[in-house]
Amino acid sequence: MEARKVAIVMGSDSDYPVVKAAEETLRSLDIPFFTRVLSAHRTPAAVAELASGARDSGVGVIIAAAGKAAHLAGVIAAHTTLPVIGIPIKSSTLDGLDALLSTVQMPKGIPVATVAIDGAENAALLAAEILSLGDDILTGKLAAKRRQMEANVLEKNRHFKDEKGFSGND
Ligand code: RP5
Repeated sequence: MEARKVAIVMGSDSDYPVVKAAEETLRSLDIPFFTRVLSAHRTPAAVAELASGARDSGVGVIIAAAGKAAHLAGVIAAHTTLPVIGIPIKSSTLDGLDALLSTVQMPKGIPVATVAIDGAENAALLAAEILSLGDDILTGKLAAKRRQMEANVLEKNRHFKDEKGFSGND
């Protein structure tokens, strides 16, 4: 069976500077994806069509990014039983708190897994972790990414010690 892909939906093309980090992360893991600009309030019929047909078109996880009164992820989740990950986008007002609360505070029955404000990379990693169930190759790639991250931090720790000596007073 062909690998399941990730559908990324953003409420506006103005969300793309944040959302592209999700694309980069999926690309780095060789996960197939497509990205669409569709709005829950400006194009409600198109959002419903995409979400309700997603499972049959080979999608495994949907990432939905939106700002302000961010109901996109919740509306998508209403039309599918696929896992939906919401990215609250920081906009010019309220620093993204509006989008965070709109995305995370889903009433019971229709879940949305919400990442941090502008947390596009984590949205992609979470999607990858979901898709890695039953996929040993992807599981291995995720484990390698963790090891790389660990090595990077330990390297920074070594530099910090070499260049500055450890901070502290003992
Ligand atoms: C939301 O409103 C979008 O997701 C975007 O974050 C915000 C502003 O959209 P534009 O006015 O830039 O199209 O629907």
